[in-house]
Amino acid sequence: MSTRRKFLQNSAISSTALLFGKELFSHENVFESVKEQPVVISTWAPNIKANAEAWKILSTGGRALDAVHMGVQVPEADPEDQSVGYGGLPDRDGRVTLDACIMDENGNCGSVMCLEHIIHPISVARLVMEKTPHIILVGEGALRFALANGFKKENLLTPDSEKAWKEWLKTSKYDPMITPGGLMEKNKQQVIPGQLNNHDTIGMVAMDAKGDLSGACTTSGLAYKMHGRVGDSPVIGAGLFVDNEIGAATSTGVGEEVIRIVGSHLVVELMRQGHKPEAACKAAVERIIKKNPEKAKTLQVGFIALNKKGEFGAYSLQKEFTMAVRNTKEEKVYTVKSVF
Ligand code: SD4
Repeated sequence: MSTRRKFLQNSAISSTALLFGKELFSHENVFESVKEQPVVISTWAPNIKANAEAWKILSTGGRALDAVHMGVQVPEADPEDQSVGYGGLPDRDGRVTLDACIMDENGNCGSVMCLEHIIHPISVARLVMEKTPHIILVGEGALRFALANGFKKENLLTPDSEKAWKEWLKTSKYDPMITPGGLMEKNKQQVIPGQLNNHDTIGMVAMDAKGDLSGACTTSGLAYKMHGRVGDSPVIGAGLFVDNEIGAATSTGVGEEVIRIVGSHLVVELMRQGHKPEAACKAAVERIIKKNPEKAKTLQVGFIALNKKGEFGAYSLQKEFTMAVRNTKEEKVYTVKSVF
């Protein structure tokens, strides 16, 4: 299996020197690899751990679909991650409601929205894809389907997340300003009541050794949202899109803005038109700004993308967005360039 590196000047990805006490990378670069090489990329630095799980499958010749499925289960099960799965910050009624979707190399996809009590919504989404004639199940119906298929009903509200919600209730201020860098890169003290600093949603896309692409996205959505609110993450085309001929993309940030431009589909279509992944992500971010320049200054949205050659890229509205990458050459976190 051969690989080659291509260092591109003026890349929109800049380096972050140290993560978890480990030197992760030192160059400004875009890694370009031949398509046979497995690669996995994820939104947000802490998801380097999710990539490692996905890598166990990719590095042993497994399917990208299985890799992203297993990879995103890592933050779903992590109570420290207050944006995904168990330990996710609840809605304004104190209910942890989860959104997830998955898409494979054949265009098959599955999604669950506003699912409660199930620690791995991504697994339910995969089952919707594989065992039903449908693509989306929501709320009570999704829960019933999960329970009928052997999933266990659990309390996902951890004491920390309950405490944060109770603090928030004192003001109940819902202001869609979110911190640009994501909760997991700060510490938990950064949960500021009234501020929606909850956005470490994992979007993961991967290419396996055969050159097939798949993706998964899972989140507890924006903290203290209205009960029933669904963001971009489980919406195929918005939070995730895979086209095995072209590439795959996924998003994070304020989902409403991503849905308005059907963001991940847009990124893939821009790659189809010849844009490199990074340029495609940048153009999608610029589309958000064009629609509402003033509002865009107050929001965070980030896209990551992978093309069929194994090239990857990302772009965000605000600074501090990060992307975790794993392939045979590197296990790194990139700080993504931004418009603002
Ligand atoms: C949502 N896009 O529910 C998700 C939130 C997110 O990082 O990505 N947070 O709108």
